[in-house]
Amino acid sequence: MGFPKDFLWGGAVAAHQLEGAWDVDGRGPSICDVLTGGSNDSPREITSHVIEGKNYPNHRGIGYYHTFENDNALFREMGFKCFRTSISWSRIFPQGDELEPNEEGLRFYDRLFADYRAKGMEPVVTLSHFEMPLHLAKEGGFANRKTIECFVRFAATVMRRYHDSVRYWLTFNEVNNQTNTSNPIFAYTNSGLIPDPEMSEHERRQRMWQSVHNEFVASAKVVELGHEINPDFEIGCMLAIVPVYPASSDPEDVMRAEVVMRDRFVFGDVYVNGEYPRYFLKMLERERIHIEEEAEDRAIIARGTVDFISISYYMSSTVTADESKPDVLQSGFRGSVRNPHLQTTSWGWQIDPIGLRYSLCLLYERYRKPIFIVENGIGLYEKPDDEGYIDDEERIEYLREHIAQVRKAIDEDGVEVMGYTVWGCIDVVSFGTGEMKKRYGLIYVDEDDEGRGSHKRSRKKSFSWYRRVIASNGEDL
Ligand code: BGP
Repeated sequence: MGFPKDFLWGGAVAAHQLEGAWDVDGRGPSICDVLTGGSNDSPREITSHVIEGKNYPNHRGIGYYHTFENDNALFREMGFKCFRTSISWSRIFPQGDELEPNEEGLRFYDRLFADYRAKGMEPVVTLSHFEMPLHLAKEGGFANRKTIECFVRFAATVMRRYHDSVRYWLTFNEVNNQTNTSNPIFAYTNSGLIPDPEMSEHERRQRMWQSVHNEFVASAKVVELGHEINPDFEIGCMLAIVPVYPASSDPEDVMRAEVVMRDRFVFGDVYVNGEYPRYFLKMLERERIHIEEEAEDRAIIARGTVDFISISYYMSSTVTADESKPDVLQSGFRGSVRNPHLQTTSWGWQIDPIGLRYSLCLLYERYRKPIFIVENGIGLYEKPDDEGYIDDEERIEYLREHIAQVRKAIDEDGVEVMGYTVWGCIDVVSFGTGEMKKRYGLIYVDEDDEGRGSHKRSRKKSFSWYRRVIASNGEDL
């Protein structure tokens, strides 16, 4: 009973939120270098940032590019069994469409992955965590079929190079977030689609689903190729899981929740089953969305199915079919309303540990594949006390309750869970807000939104708590 012996405890980050060194050693600009820092910005605002190339705070991240050895020593001190990060695509292919990689970029990850190994941490690597080279986005992102080839070349290059140092690979981070209609930022970060304020809703959805198809093909090609490069590779998809509850027992609400969930599930359905589900084909037909495909595409998708599913989990959402009521929270699905049973974080994210167990059950019953929780955590405003210490009991509480639910899913529901990595185990630049003040870390980084500070790292209260959790394999929560 309890967590399996080889359970992968650890932490997770993404290259663009912590590495900094955005223009060092031949790296090219990537889509996240020109984010707006306001996840609710309008398409027009996003577009002008992209076109003008405005800077975003992740240009400096937390300087991990130069400090990783010391930072990794802190992760080892917590007893991490694994560490999830991503490869910055534009370090390897600065423009994205070159034929030859940038050797200096590859050398950085040689050193980084060797350091994880030396410190006893299994690297878990996301190939694309909102990091497409900006040049490719300007050429249409994944709506342009050429991007498939560029992504596959990038993936093949790094999978060959690190074939004996990395075993766990994830294709696209939170690939299903782009269906979130209220927020254009995800179509940009997931697929490199620069918002076009003149586009009609139909054109927007047409372009998004075309890109999604191209990403399915790209991902399947990478899974197949990865297994040829090293049959021991474990290659997974990465889905943002936000379970959607009906606001009441009114069957209209129940059906609305089911329909909203489909937009999220279609990704898992294709990655795992290797085919388009019938409800998806019906939706395309109904909305007159036409996907350009090549003859081989469906066969490629059928062959390149994933070995496991990885997920991020932060919150649940609740929807009503009564369109006069919606009160949209950050999760922003059509018809979202507040759930009166749940508290929210300062950023309006509904805290729901049982929702994690519920999601694990749902996913496992649907897919029968092992699940890796590669993101879970809470963003908080934090300030050290006079001794420079951070008592983050609130974070401990959040993590404790979520991990307890994971344990129940394993013990009582029989779900196969491979591992758990706390999101932003060291404070990093927030993806959604571009700020340092939305902190997730178990390690504090003395840096403000403008990058000022000593950059010193210090252990928060949650640091020693998580060390105990890992040392006891989840018994001592
Ligand atoms: C996920 C992303 C991460 C991360 C996290 C927290 O969507 O995969 O990159 O940042 O959410 O989000 P935020 O930083 O906006 O609070």
